Amino acid sequence: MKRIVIVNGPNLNLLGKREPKIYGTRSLADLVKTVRAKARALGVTVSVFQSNHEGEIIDFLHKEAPGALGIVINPGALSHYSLALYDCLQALDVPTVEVHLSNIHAREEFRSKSVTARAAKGVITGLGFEGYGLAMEFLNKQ
Ligand code: CA2
Repeated sequence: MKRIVIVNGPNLNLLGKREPKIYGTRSLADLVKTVRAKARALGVTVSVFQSNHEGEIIDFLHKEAPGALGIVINPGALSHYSLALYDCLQALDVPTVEVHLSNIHAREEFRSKSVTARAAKGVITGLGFEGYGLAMEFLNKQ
């Protein structure tokens, strides 16, 4: 069956617990439910993962991404500096959409640069949970 890999990076486990004005009031568990509902609607399966550790995310991608339809990844702050994650996404050669809940271009200047986005087919930023669903729809059409 067609499978999409969904990864959330550091601190996204805090969703709904802190900074509701930026990230909303829904939790990571709510996000996972939304993503699973979208997967059912699209007729795909999902491998979902969150970690606060760069190496764990890279190990997960090495294991789960080969053979997948695509990757939806919100690398969190790793987006802004992780060349290791960029190298990983580039080496895997699996279509990737980078997603950010907030609009990274409307916040602090350091957030507007993403080093990992270079390895992605596209970036969805600022559309909240909806960005994940849109990314899944796009990957399902590839
Ligand atoms: O907007 C996004 O999705 C971000 O990837 C979130 C990252 C941030 O470093 C990026 O610049 C943009 C931070 C995730 C922190 O998540 C929290 C969620 C709730 C409460 C506190 C932090």
